[in-house]
Amino acid sequence: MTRIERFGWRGAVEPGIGRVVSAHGDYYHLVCNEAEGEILARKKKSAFGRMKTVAPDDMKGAKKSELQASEPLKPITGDFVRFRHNAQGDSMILEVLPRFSHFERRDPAARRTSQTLAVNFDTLFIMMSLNEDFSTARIDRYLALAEDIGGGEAVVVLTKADLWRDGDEAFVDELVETIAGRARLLKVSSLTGEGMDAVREYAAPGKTLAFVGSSGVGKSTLLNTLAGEEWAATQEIQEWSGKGRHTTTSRELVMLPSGAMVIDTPGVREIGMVGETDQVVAKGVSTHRWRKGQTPVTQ
Ligand SMILES: Nc1nc2c(ncn2[C@@H]2O[C@H](COP(=O)(O)OP(=O)(O)O)[C@@H](O)[C@H]2O)c(=O)[nH]1
Ligand SMILES: [Mg+2]
Repeated sequence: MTRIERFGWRGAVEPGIGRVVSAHGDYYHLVCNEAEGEILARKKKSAFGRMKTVAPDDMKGAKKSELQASEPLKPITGDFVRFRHNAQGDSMILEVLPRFSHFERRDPAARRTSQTLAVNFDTLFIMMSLNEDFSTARIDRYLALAEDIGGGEAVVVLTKADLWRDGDEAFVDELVETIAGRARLLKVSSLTGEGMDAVREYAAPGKTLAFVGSSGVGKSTLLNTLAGEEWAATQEIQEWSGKGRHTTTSRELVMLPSGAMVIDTPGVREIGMVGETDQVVAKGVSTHRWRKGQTPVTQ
């Protein structure tokens, strides 16, 4: 098996196929068959710079300011791309290859755009903790957005099970009712290891897990736990004392010792839940365009 296949590529193995493991503006780190480690690549301006403005179907007669700009898909972490390798300097990303799964959220600030949070995952972990931000409405929202993910499976993951108190069962019952057979429900604790076997079932070689959920629910901690006992142990004091928080770094797609990969998305404050009555974003309206300052910040 070649390196790109170990990183989840399932198509024909050809030269110049890479997977984005982290994105930094116009620059991307890729893994590929052409080199060990990661290579730096940037996207070809002429392929991604052009934009034409179109009115989505539901916006006929819309004002110019409301029109959506369409442009070729911009690569994000998890994408497979076609690129031109340059061993001497920056390689050039030519196009984003078709995504087999994708998860998008509404942008609460800009009513009619959406943001792609994760792509090319086999399993989407929709994560929530019982103690801090429990909201069955939010899970309902995530599951509604997840109806459209393509080839992946959504799983609801209740985190920090060690912090559960008597009486929390009622919340869990409410949640089970909300999920209503739409997804599997896992209950985990990165602290005690509870539920980790069920998580590891998904972490099979070549599979990609994507973690989404509000900031602070324990996404990065679960990743650390899966990434290795040793690594997690060195972080323990800092992690559990609450003094410092491990923040999601720019390396967003991580290869686990099991051979599975995790895409740890940065903390998402909103999932388009400005009001419960918000419509789910219309299909095809997504622009993959994000105004300055709206890029989700790490944590
Ligand atoms: N008690 C407990 N705390 C946890 C657990 N998982 C994460 N935390 C804590 O929750 C906080 C946020 O975790 P983090 O992984 O950074 O959340 P993220 O923003 O979703 O990546 C940190 O202080 C963690 O130590 C858990 O299973 N049990
Ligand atoms: Mg994090």
